[in-house]
Amino acid sequence: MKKVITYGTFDLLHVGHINILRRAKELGDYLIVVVSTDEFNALKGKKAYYSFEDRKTILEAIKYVDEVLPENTWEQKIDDVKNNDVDVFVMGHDWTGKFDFLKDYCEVVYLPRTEGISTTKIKSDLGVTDKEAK
Ligand code: C2G
Repeated sequence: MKKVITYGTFDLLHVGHINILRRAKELGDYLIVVVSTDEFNALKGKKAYYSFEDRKTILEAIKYVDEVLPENTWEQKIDDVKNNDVDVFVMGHDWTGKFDFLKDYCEVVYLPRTEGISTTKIKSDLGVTDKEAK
C-alpha cells in the first residue's frame, strides 16, 4: 500500500484544499493529513477560525482522506514519515524546497497551488478582521 502524507491548517475549507487533497491521494492508496493544532498555528503566526477538533472532523469527512493526525511541531515530519511508513510527502509549491530534507526518507512532491483562493482571501473578501472572527 502506497502511503501519502501532507500537512496544513486547512481552515475555512475551500476548493484549493480539496484540489491538493485529491491530487495527493492520486499519488498513492492511502492519504494521511497532518493538521496543525491551534497551538502550532500560533507558532506559524496563524489563527484559524475553526478549532483543531472541527478542522479534524471536516477533513475526516473528505473521501480522499484516510487518516488525520495532529501537527504540533515543525520537527515532527521525519518521525511522521518513518512511523507511518510513508512513501510520498506532498505540499503546495509555495513550500518548494522547504522540505527537501525528507528526500532521505520518502519521495517529496510539490504541487501547484490553486490560483485565486485562500483562507486569507476569503476573510479579506468578507471584510472580516481576525479580532471579529471570534
Ligand atoms: N493550498 C493550495 N492552493 C490554495 C491554498 C492552499 O494548493 N489555493 C495548499 C497549500 O499549498 C498547502 C495546503 O493547501 O499544501 C494547506 O494549506 P494551508 O492550510 O494554508 O497550510 P499551511 O499554512 O501552508 O501549513 O508544516 C507545514 C504547514 O503546516 C503548512
